[in-house]
Amino acid sequence: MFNSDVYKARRQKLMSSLKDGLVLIPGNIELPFNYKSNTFPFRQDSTFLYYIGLDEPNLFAVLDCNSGNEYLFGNDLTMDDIIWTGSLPSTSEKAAMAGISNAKNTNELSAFVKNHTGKKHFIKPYIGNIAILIADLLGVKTSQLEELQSIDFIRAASEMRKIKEAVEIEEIEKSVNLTCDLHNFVMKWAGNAEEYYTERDVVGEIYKIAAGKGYFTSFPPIVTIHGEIQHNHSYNENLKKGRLLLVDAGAETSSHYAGDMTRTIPLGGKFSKRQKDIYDIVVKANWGIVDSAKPGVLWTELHNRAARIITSGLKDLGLMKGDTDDIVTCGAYALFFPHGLGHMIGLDVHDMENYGEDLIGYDESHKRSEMFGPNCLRYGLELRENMVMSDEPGIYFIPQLIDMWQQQGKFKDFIDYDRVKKYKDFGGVRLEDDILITANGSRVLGKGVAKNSKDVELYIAPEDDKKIDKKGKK
Ligand SMILES: [Mn+2]
Repeated sequence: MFNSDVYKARRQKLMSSLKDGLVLIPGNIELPFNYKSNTFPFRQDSTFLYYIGLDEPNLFAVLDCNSGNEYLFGNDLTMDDIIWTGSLPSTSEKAAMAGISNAKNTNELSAFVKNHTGKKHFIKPYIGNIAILIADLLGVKTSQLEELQSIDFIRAASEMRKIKEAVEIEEIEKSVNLTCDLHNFVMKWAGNAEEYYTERDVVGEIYKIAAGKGYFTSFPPIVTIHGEIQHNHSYNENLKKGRLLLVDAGAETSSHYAGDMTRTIPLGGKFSKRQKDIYDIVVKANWGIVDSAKPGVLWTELHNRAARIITSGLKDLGLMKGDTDDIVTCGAYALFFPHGLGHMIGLDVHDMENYGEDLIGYDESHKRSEMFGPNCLRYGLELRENMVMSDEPGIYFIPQLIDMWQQQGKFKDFIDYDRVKKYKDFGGVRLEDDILITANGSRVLGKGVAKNSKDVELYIAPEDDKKIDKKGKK
C-alpha cells in the first residue's frame, strides 16, 4: 500500500465533498467456491483499496463527514485463529497503517451505525453477503439498496478515481509492463506452437506469468481462434496454423492496478494476404486514437474516428461502399466493429464499473447512444489529463450477424454482402493498448509488444530483436 498520507488526503477530499453524514466503506470478505473454508483468492474491494489501502478481508471503514472522525472495524485474532494464521497485526495497527485513529471491534459496528441518526452514504454492494450486512445496518431490505445508494458518494469517488495520481500511474505502468511480459511470451510461444496445443495451453502460460510475477490476471483472459466471439472463455480449440489467435489478457500486480491488452497472433507466424489486409486496418485505427487522444476531446468522437478508419479500410477492400461519414452516422460499420472503443482502467480493469456505467461515463448533456455498436461504449465524456483509457478497436466477421443483417437488407447500400460472406470463416482482429492522457496528447503505457504486422512476424520468427519496433509506428 501507499504511505498513509495518500489515503488520509483522499478521505479528507471525499468528506469535504460530501459534507454531511456517515460514509460506509465495507471491505470485501473471502468467498467460498464449494465450501466455506475453500475460498477463491481474496480480492479487496477497489473503493476500499482506494480510500483505506488495507488488502485484507473482514474490515469495515466508517467516515463521519460532520466530525471528520474515521473508524476502522475489524476482529482481532484469538489463539484459535493464530494456530491457523500465525500472528497478524491488530485492528489498531492496521488502522494506523491507513492513517485512521479509531479502531473498533466488528461487534460494535451495528450499534455504532444504528445509533447515528443522520445520512448514510454507501454504494450498492455487488457481493450478496455485503448487501445483507449493509441492509441490516440500515434496517432496510436488500432490494432497496439500489434506490438508497448515495449518488453523491458515487459522483465524488468517480471524480477522484478517474484522474490518476502520480503514484497510481506508476503502479498502472508496472501492471501494464507485466501485461507486456505475458503478451510477449504468448505471442512467440503460440505463434510457433504445434497444432496439438490448445487455447487452454495459452491460458495456462498467461496465468503462470500473471500469478507468478504479480497478483493474478485482471480479468478472465480471452484466448480464441474465434476472435469474432467477444467473450469466448471455452479455450478448447487447437492452435491451428493459418488461423488468427486473439489474446485479450491483462495482469494485476499486488497493488491491484490493472493492465489490459489485446494482440492478434498469426498462428504459424505469417499473416495471409487476407488477414494482413484486415489486421493493418486495425493497426491504423489503434494508432489513430493514440495520435488524437488529448484533454478536452470527447471519447465518443474518438470512437467515431476509429469507426471512420475502419470504414475507409473496409471500403478499400470492397467490403463497404458509400460515404464514410454517412456510414459512421448511421452505424453500418458496427457489423464489423460492434463494441465500444475502450474504457477507463485503474484499480478495476473496467474502472469503477460497479458504480454504474451511466453514472461514471455519461451525464445530463452526454447521453449514451442507442445505436447498435456505440451503445456499448462505456465512456462518453471528455478526456482529461491523467486519465488512463484502453484503446481497443477491432474488426470481426460474425457469421450469424452477417446472415441476419443480409436477410433484413440492413444497410445494403453500404455493405457488399456478397463479398463479406466470403469472410465468414475469418474470425476477428482486435488490438488493445493502455494509454495515459497527458497534458497535450497521449502516451502508450508499458514497454511494448510488437503490433505492426511486419514486427509481429519478425518477432514470432527466430528474430533479430533489435529490428523489432515495439513502441513506434513504422
Ligand atoms: Mn479492455
